Amino acid sequence: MVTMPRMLKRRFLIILILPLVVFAAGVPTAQIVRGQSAAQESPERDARMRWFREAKFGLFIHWGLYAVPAGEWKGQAIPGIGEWIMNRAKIPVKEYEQLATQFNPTKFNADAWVQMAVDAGMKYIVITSKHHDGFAMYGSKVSPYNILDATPFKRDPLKELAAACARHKIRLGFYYSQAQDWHEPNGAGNTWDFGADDKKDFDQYLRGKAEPQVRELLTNYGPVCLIWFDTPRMMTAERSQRFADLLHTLQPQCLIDGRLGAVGDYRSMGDNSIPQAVLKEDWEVPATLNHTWGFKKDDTDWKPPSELVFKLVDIVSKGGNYLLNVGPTAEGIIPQASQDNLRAVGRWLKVNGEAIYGAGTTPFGTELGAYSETEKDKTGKPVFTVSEDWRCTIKPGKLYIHLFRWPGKTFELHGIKDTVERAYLLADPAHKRLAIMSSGDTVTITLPAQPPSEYDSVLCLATKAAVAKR
Ligand code: H79
Repeated sequence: MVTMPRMLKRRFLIILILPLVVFAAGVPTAQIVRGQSAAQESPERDARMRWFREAKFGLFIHWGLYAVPAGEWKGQAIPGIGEWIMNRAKIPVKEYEQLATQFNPTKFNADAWVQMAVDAGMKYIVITSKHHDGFAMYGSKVSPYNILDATPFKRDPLKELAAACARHKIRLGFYYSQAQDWHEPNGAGNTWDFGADDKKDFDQYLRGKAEPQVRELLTNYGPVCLIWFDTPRMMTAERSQRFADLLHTLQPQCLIDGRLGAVGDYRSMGDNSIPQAVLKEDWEVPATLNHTWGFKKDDTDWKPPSELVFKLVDIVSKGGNYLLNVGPTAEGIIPQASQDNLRAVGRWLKVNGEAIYGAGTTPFGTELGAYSETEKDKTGKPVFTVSEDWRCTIKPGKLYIHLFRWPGKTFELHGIKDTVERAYLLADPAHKRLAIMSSGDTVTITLPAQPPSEYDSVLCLATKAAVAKR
């Protein structure tokens, strides 16, 4: 007789039970971000947001002409983020354009990139279709300033990625810089060639390039999971609504990030900034593995896997998604250190993913840190000190305690209302029961001498209902 493996059975059960429990408990499953999404809070929106809420972990890819200079212009190292080199070095359009003639990423392999995202345990990919430099990384009929028409490469990497994503069953979204376009006289941002933004015919640029290019992206690449707009300079409510209308007409399931302007499906946090507390809305943190988004040959200061796992768990325990970036080279290679560190996260997720994908936020909060009673910052506000010992994520009937610092022989948890029926470590394939002692609302679990996982050992506490006192 063929039996379902235990793990699978449990997953299956959770999938079945989750929607019931969520509805039964009357938990507000969808929260309002802003603009029209507030008005559209509905079962339809819940359905549209479902994959995003389940996914938690995505791959951001910043790839464009800026990978050619890779942080250096005319022998000078240019400080700051790599994809801003045109702006930081005030490179005239006519000179920057020439980079296209040198862009020939023959080592680009869409399947290899997508396989890496899959190995890392990521559930969606967002790639730059056009960054602030204005160069389209796909075959665009709207402007000849694109990879198909202006480079010796003459391939459409977004087409190849879309096909690879479909093969590997992972979602694909596009970053599109809707406001800044340093290549266009009427786009925002290029003051060194074209003067002040407030003298420009911005709507001419929007209607003539940005809107028709977004239309192409939503028409020629199959299902697009989201469009990641950025830096909404001069984006009035009416201008952002025009993009929103395009999306709703062409791909009603496609999400809008939090940086279009007045409209969006979720909140985008600041680059690399993780909130201190749980947020009861949909949100995402875009983040780097080093200090740049676009490839820079001098930036080799990589965050170790331990930090990436901590950040992923920290974010999930507060209700957000982690969109983690790689900056491939001009040859089409994702830097080896990025690959290695992401795959290390993936190996941890293979064992502990149950506590991440589709998991809910911490019912505690005390583990996140606290405001100092004595220390004040420059503005006189108390300093928040982050604690990094443990985090908590939940599923119906389960509390997952993520232990970053092995607490020794026992782990003590306060504020537990419900009886903990079983305790075990996710990394233990036998799920051997650990001894539980309860006293009032304190539960003490006896642990083995050594942590079973690198980075984060997850202690699963099975309760009748995952309810904890706040
Ligand atoms: O796409 C990535 C960045 O290029 C983009 N958002 C992420 C996802 C981004 N656009 N603007 N910013 C981030 C913030 C810009 C900061 C700036 Fe600067 C400070 C621009 C000018 C001064 C940093 C320092 C960039 C140039 C100098």
